[in-house]
Amino acid sequence: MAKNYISTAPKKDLALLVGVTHRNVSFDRAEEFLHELSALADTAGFDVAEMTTVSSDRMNVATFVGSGKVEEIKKKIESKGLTLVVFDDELSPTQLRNLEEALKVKVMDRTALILEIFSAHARTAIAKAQVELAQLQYRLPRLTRMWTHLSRERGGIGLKGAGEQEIETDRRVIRTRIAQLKRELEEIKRQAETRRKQRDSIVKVALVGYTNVGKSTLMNALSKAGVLAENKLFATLDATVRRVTLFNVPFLLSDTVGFIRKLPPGLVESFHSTLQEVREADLLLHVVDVSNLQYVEHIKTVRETLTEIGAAETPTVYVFNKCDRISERDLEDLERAWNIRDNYPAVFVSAETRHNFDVLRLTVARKVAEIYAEKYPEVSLSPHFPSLYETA
Ligand SMILES: Nc1nc2c(ncn2[C@@H]2O[C@H](COP(=O)(O)OP(=O)(O)OP(=O)(O)O)[C@@H](O)[C@H]2O)c(=O)[nH]1
Ligand SMILES: [Mg+2]
Repeated sequence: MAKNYISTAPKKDLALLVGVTHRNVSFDRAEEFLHELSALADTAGFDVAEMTTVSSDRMNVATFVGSGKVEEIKKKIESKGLTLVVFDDELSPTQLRNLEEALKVKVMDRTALILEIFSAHARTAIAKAQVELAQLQYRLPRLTRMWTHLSRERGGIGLKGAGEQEIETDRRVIRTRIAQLKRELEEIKRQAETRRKQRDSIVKVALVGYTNVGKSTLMNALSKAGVLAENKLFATLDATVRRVTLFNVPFLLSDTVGFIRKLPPGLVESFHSTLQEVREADLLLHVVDVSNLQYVEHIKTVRETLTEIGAAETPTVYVFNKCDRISERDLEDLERAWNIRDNYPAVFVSAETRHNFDVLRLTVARKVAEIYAEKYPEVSLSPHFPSLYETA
């Protein structure tokens, strides 16, 4: 008898990505933005079938993109059997609803996509609570649409566009849950603060940087912590803290959630507890992926986010990572350019090949020893810096 080969695995959504070009965004940059959106969509588990851009000059308040573009997208959906459209910008609740009505498929914006990834990657109770809070805050003003979906799923076609009363009930349930989550997170924050106070006179170092630059890989390499490192955006959502000793200099090293361009504002707020590690750090290791063409842009985004959370003044060491992925010539140019341009120390490494790891270890240990001398003069250190680098 012939076997039945029909797959029972859930089908992946086939997505069309829509980027937005502004008058002052070059074609190359727009391409890079789409590339990043595609990495996000991939991480969220969608199949990217096609990408397109629209110019911000042709915007429409009701549907975000102009009516010509809506028609074009509709044709693509029909001819390729697409099931999802993802926009790189945030859509208003009305735009989202109008687009779904016009296109007859699921529509998502960048914020929803990032929230989806965060939700899938949240592992601990605190990360789960933080993501749920951000998701509910995102959903609250979009409830009409949600409810319509819910009632359709329940099979009652007549229920489409549920009554104000039912929506109001849903709103109340969500608001109550938001208040409860906020209380839970406050409590967690209080406990974490008590723990932090107990580990006072030890220097705290935090790895920060754009998502997927290699923070967790460096954490593992420096501390043998066994932290999840993956070629996925936002693999890490929780701050992991490890005690590390380099050249007899002890400190706490934390690995934190990655930053990204246009990080949903609600997320930064709900990740307060996780970002507290960054805020309280005495030294930041700002990790940069030099193999990414957008790395200068990424540095800017990270600096802006640091300013937003009040950590802009913290002493910083730039760790230019993934140097194995660029040519020696580019590396030399980069080293030269960076050393002229910035006051912060910079180290050029590869977490993969361990290129320049001795220099990284020594730079960090020396910096940490300096901070001890300033901040905790009562702690007596006996560092063993190798004489080879004494003049470095
Ligand atoms: N070629 C190369 N790949 C690297 C290097 N460092 C890290 N990677 C790879 O880059 C990917 C991302 O690394 P992670 O350590 O997870 O990055 P992260 O910054 O912690 O990312 P998120 O937690 O997702 O924000 C992984 O596939 C690593 O193996 C490096 O120096 N060279
Ligand atoms: Mg990570």
